Amino acid sequence: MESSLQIYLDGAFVPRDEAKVSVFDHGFLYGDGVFEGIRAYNGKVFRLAEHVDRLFDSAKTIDLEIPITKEEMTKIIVEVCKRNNLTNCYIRPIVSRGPGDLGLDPRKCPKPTVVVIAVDWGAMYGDLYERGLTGVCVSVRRMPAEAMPPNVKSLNYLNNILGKIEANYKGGDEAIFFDTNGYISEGSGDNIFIVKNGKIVTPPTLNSLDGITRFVALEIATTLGIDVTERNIGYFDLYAADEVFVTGTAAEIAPITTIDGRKIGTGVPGPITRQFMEIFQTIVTQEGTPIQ
Ligand code: PXG
Repeated sequence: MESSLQIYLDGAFVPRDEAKVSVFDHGFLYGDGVFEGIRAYNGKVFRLAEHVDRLFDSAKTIDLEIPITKEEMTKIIVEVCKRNNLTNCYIRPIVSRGPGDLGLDPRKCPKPTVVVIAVDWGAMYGDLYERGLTGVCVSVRRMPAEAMPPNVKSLNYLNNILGKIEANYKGGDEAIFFDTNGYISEGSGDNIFIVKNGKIVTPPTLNSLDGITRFVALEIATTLGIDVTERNIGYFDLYAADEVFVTGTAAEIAPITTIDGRKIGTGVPGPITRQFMEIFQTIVTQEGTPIQ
């Protein structure tokens, strides 16, 4: 990574080596904060307004007042890309509770920390988009909404990371989480879709993140006239699916061709998944908020 990379930190643009936050920051001490993961393609930031809205909604839910407006945040995100001459990149706005004392009471943190990082980034899974990912159903459950709503993109990703660790040990590319009711929830950093007999089924988003890429996939389905049902799904739907794919800003749209050792469909990326991947690439390179 370039040492000249400029990071936005609390009102200033600083070189990466100077972009440091306090060890008393509650983002570090308790995972108390929120973030977003955004991509820019072809010099345009994809679905920027949606990501900024979600960042502010996440913050509102944890009673964290972001010290800048949505308009300012939007401008900063674009500016970080611009200053670093980025055209295809991954952008990470982070707002933490800020420095306090060693107690967890957020009232001790008067000033939230605001950071925006952007780095050059291409496809996350390399040649796996052609071959398909190996999925593993993990034993760790997705955090229930009653405990911590998965819709909040919080700085505490340990639940997701525990699933990822399990998938890593079991030789998988991505973890598939069930919720505490026994229904399929999502991946560690992506939403999940199944295709059966030309129709699409995806879980509702009470116990998973309401993904922005998921929404794009739903738009693609509408454009293609493909029937989509949002309903609870279990092992049966997954193993008996013709195709399975995941959606996320980092993962984009990626086929899952093996789950727990079983082939999904014929074991290669299916026609509907391929069509969605292709249309997605067209959409992301065409629309977006211009950086320059
Ligand atoms: N579910 C979860 C739990 C996520 O964290 C998504 C779904 C997809 O949402 P979007 O809006 O991006 O379509 C996410 C977001 C990574 C990584 O490195 C991924 C996310 C966040 C942080 C890191 O894979 N994904």
